[in-house]
Amino acid sequence: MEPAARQETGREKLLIRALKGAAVERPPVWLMRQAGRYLPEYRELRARAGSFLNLCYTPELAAEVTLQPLRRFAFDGAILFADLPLLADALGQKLDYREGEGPVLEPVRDEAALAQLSMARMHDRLGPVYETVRRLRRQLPEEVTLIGFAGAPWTLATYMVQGRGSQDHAEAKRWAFRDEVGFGRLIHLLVDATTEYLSRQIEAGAEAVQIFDSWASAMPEAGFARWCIEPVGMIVRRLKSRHPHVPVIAFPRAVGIFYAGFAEATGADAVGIDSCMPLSFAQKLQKSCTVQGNLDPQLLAVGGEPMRRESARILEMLGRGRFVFNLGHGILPDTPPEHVGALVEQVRAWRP
Ligand code: 1CP
Repeated sequence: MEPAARQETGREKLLIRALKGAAVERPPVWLMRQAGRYLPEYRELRARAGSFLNLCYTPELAAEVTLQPLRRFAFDGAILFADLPLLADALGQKLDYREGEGPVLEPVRDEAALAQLSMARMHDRLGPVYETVRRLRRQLPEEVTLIGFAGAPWTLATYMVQGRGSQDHAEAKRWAFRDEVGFGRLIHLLVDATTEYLSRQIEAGAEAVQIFDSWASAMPEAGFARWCIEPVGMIVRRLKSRHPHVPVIAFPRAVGIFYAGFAEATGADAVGIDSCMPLSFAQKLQKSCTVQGNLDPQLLAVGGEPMRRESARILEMLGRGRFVFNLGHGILPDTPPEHVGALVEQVRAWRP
């Protein structure tokens, strides 16, 4: 059984209540990539860790990086510090990080390469990540919710097939279009592995989980149904049967009108929306799930009155429904930390 996400008062934490759709005293706030390069203390620790993988796989360091933003800002949530391609690494695909380049993997593009991947040793490799979660549950302030995460099968597959981040995800799309059965085997492996990965995070102490489908918008309608909705839905249903009280946030980024019906189809408690979604459309989504988003990260980088004005508009439009304040995508590395402080104060001071 997972430890209950309760404060000593016996009441569920604010972020958990908002994700489950309860009426709350104010909207909770956390930000994607709230740990990371915009913080000088992160850059310092990152340099000391040597490699980025060493940072992710050393529980003491990964927990410290997760906690760094919480020491500066009164976030309601803390997201586990790890990275999306770690699961591919744990399945046996060679992963490396080169300076300024992001993840680089030995591409998996056919059944022979796929046959080399296995879940047999994944939990051994990911053991340090689960240990980071356990440490965080001991170290986090009582009112802060610990969020675990994983990539969605489609988004992780784009990295595994391409071998790196790309603009068009051409190799993954072509495999999916050309050979549904073969590509389906990769996706099914990722559904199984992601379910186990998130379950272990929950058992170690994660109180909510987010599934990042950052590249969901690369797929046309039928592909979105087959490779995004279906696998994410399978993961959510399996997690719900094991951990019915743990909220699941799904973030199929920038899918526009495909957001309609997504929460019902997948069973997610909450959906993350990008900055381009009209707030009037987001209001309609709030009738069936919690909406999380969607300040443009560039506005956070700009700060001042433009940021304040747009944040106020988001709060006025969405703050009285099921809502968690966040960005539309992650914090940019050149964002001044003071802007984050000002934003968190503004959101926390607002009342429905
Ligand atoms: O040089 C460095 O220090 C590495 C930069 C970095 C960081 C800080 C990477 C490489 N990953 C991370 C941390 C990270 N990644 C977190 C930690 C917690 C937090 O949010 O505070 C999380 C949740 C992720 C998830 C992640 N990694 C996603 C999904 C979210 C998104 O941004 O869309 C994706 C797509 C990745 C891949 C990745 N890892 C790192 C980079 C630079 C990238 C993107 C590469 C690309 O553009 O394709």
